[in-house]
Amino acid sequence: MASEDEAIDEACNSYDAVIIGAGVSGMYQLHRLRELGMTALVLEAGTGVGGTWYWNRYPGARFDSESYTYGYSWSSELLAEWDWKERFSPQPENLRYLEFVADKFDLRRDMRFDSRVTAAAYDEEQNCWNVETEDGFRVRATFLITAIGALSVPVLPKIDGIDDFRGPSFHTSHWPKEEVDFTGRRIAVIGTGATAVQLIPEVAKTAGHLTIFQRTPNWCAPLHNGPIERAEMDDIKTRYEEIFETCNSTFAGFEHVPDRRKALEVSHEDRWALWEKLWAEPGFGIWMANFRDVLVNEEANALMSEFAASKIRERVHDQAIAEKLIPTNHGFGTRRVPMETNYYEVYNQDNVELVDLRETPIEAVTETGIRTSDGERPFDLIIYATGFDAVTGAFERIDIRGVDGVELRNVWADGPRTYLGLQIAGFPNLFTLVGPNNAATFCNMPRCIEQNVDWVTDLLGHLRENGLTRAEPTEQAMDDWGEHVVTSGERMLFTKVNSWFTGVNTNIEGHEQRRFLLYAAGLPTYREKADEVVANRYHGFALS
Ligand code: NA7
Repeated sequence: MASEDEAIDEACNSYDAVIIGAGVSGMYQLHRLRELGMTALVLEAGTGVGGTWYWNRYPGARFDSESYTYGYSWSSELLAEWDWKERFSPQPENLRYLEFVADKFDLRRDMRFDSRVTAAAYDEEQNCWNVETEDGFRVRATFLITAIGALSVPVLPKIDGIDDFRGPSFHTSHWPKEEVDFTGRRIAVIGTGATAVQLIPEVAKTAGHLTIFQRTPNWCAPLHNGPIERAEMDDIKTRYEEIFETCNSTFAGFEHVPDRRKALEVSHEDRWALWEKLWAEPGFGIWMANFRDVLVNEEANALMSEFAASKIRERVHDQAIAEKLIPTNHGFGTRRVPMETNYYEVYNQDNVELVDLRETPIEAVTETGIRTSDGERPFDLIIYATGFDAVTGAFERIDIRGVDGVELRNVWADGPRTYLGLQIAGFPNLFTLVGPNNAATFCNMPRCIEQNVDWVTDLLGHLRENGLTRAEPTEQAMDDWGEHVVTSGERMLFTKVNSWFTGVNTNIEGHEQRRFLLYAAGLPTYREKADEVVANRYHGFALS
């Protein structure tokens, strides 16, 4: 019988790469490695593929990206076969799409589900990564690729008594697979971010009573979802090349192209005309296709915020409630803009109450409800739409050790340091798709994911062609990248505001201060920099 160590050695030889995560990035990475002729195993915590679209099953969950800009672009067959039915496709359909892709490319064959990775350690002598899952499964591979997502670690609020509640309660990202019936029930939703803003109108339809606990209002914008009819889908299929080309040319990978004018250079009438037009159009145009100074100039931003506030006042009947829903501590678009469908109208319903936690903070969750400073409210169900330990959270939950057992958690204690958001000095052969300081953190995800995966695959192909087996960036390359990340990001107003964009999470100790988690120079600049590295013979990397 083989000893445990021998078994591990055998396993080591059987995989060139281990990929953590079977979401949009892990699935594509597996496909690309197979094309290279490499062997790979995907370890996935869930019981199926889909990542974000596997976990986030709450009612109302859907793309805020135009569906046809979100799908994979790399298979013309897939593009021809799949029909998107809604402009902003809902979660069940998105999961079906990813399952369809998994079937079509036979991806599950190299996936192990129910496998939450807990540790990964680099063995210098063998040039191998030892990877371990929660259930004790161990595997070794030359390359370790994390495809663990930027928003995959749900966080519950730090509230006294949170475990005392006797009724059902859950985080939106741990929504039960069975349908949850709201009919006639007293329901609490804590949080008013992009998730809550999708969820709340759905709950409000049938809840007996819905109470929304808001700590910080956000600037929401209308989604304007609708069906994609046959003729339009057929037309989209003829234009895919052009659509993806446009997406790849814009800052965040959407088809919304910014207006070349500045808000401060045009007349009041022209400003409002563009804003009215964008407000009435589907999707992120109001955020991404706005005047080019709105997200970088405080004066321009204040005017845009005034416009958005006027829209809230028009839609909410009770003006005292409208004022509570208008953000006062940050300008339009400086936090993630939640896209809404009848969100503001919910506050006109008799069965809905808004609790402003700035006036009456939560004191505790009790056995039967929630107590704020003005009293206790009973509930049958509490829903936490309280967000995620963004970008670095999923890394911190794996014990990742590089050369000499150095812990990634310690290396990133004062904020992440990477090269291209894809590699880290001291952690050879570890590739971090959608990692911190990578364009994919602020992007129409698949557009940046495909760039990440293609780039990593090209590097692995380059190593193979040249008989090399080890890639690691230099400290200098990381320092230079860090400086580029900060200097290019500073001009953006969102870097001056607390949100998950800036790594602030009051529910997590040590995450009270802003950190540079994102890459805010945009996809085209990122792509150019990443391509330059290749053109300069992988400048900044030690390949051996
Ligand atoms: P977000 O955008 O991080 O929103 C979380 C919400 O939960 C936000 O309104 C928070 O208020 C609120 N929150 C968090 N902790 C508390 C406590 N302790 N008490 C009261 N309220 C709290 O997460 P989402 O899931 O909505 O969206 C995440 C991303 O997923 C989104 O950007 C999309 O890209 C998809 P705060 O603003 O911190 O005062």
